[in-house]
Amino acid sequence: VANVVVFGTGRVGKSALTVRFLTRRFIGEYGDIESIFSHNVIVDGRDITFNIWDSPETSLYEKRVQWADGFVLVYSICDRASFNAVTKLIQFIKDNLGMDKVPIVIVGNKKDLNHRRTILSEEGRLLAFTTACQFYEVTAAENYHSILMVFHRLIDRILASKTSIKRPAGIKGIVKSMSAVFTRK
Ligand SMILES: Nc1nc2c(ncn2[C@@H]2O[C@H](COP(=O)(O)OP(=O)(O)OP(=O)(O)O)[C@@H](O)[C@H]2O)c(=O)[nH]1
Ligand SMILES: [Mg+2]
Repeated sequence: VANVVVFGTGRVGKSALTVRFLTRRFIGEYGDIESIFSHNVIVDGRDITFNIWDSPETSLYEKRVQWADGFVLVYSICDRASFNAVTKLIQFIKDNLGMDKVPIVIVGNKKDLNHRRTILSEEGRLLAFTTACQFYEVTAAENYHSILMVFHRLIDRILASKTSIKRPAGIKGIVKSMSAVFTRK
């Protein structure tokens, strides 16, 4: 199971992206969907359940950060404020989880509106590079494949982070049981 939260400011395409991934379709208008969707996919032969929390709300940030295993942070390439918000969100998530390595994919959406672009691809790429996140530019309106890539890349990161968290715990467990052996009299 992987819990995924889709964050971003209003109207950047969070619901469009989520619905595209789940149904392969683009509807156009999504209203105020507030939902946790469940979706099964097979990745590397493993059956993974995605729980995706999509919401127009900017509240409940802490709660959703604690719930999530990974994040899709969406901005619109035509909306500077939405890009700045993603920059802040990354810091917020890392501070909240107290970790530097968090599975995060930054998504610049509405690539089809290239004539209205105000955020260069390089800016997105640089942000991802400096924060150790993944980065994609996509268009939920016109393309399914790149959105599939976003979620697959995220699941890779989530699975990798889960195994890397387990390892130190395992070592600690061994140290504990060893010291239990040596202190026994
Ligand atoms: N041109 C274009 N329009 C898009 C794209 N993705 C979403 N939209 C449009 O942008 C608007 C907002 O999309 P939503 O998916 O509702 O955005 P949201 O982030 O879920 O919005 P809230 O839930 O209100 O915060 C809708 O009119 C969509 O049709 C895209 O890739 N290209
Ligand atoms: Mg929405």
